[in-house]
Amino acid sequence: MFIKRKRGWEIPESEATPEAVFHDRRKLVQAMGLGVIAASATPGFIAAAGAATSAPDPTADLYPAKRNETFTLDRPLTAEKDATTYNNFYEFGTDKDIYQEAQALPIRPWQVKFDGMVEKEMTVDIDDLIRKMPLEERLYRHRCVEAWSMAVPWTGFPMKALVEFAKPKASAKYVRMETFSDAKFAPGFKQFWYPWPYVEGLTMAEATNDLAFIGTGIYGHPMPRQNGAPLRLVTPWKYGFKSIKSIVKITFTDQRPVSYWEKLQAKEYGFWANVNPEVPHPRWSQASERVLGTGERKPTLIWNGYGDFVAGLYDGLKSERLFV
Ligand SMILES: Nc1nc2c(c(=O)[nH]1)N[C@H]1C(S)=C(S)[C@@H](COP(=O)(O)O)O[C@H]1N2
Ligand SMILES: [Mo]
Repeated sequence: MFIKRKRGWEIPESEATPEAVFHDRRKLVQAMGLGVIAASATPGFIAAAGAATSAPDPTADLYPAKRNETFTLDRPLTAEKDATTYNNFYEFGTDKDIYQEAQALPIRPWQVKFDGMVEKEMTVDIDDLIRKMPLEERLYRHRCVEAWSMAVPWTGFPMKALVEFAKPKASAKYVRMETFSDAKFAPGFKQFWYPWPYVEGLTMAEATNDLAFIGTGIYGHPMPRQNGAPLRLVTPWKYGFKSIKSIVKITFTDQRPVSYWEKLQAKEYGFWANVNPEVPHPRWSQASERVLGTGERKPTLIWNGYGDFVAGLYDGLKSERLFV
């Protein structure tokens, strides 16, 4: 299958990188004294990862949260093991099996900074933030731009509640979100030709839509690191890359954010990235998807099946590249 052979949506390194940098990369990396991902194979790393995992989560008492029955599925839930061992999280590497590497990420203490066009900039401790938010469980489908999909129970809160908490000014038009960028914990940063840090953005209308969700957990317990602990976005009507993980900064702005993938390859990954089976990716069809775990192929639905919630957001925007 093409995704296995070609690693799907990732563009070849030779295209992502200025020629000279690409050819000299190995030399450069050696010169800088960076043993690429060698650390992940050492026993010391594994021991440290184990220790990080076993610390009790300070919000564990909030799980499982009550399910919001508004959001129903047309298919069985993906097995937890599949959703937590097949991940995209480029900070930890470009393969799908980064879940062990991700255990090195320290998720406490963790702070989230709110800045830009807000009444008052602030930095908030993650546990204070989570305890202020109305936690609930939602069953959502997830459709990666690579054409695999899953259906999982997220725990979290409506993004609208987060926006209200942040008190943006009326002049703000977009929300820009940023992932942690401490290279100490994540081997992916050594691939310096990627435009770190991971950035994503939504319009204010999208961010305050009922479907936009901030995830703090999955399968009835706090979020595993590989799925974006301690705080990630969940926008199920958009391709999965919009759902930014491990957020440290939320900026309100009147400038449309340029995301990580848009910076890397704007022709293939745009700002809107809404799911549409009729608009192929430049290198593959989006007509159907491979269901994680079972391998079943299912037809992909426009807006990933969430048109009732979100189609109206785009009424005046027909000239935009809404589906790339
Ligand atoms: N910071 C960060 N967020 C990210 C990514 C990433 O590489 N880094 N990958 C994205 C992609 S492509 C997908 S499909 C989803 C995968 O989420 P999951 O691993 O929980 O299924 O996370 C998204 N969020
Ligand atoms: Mo994805």
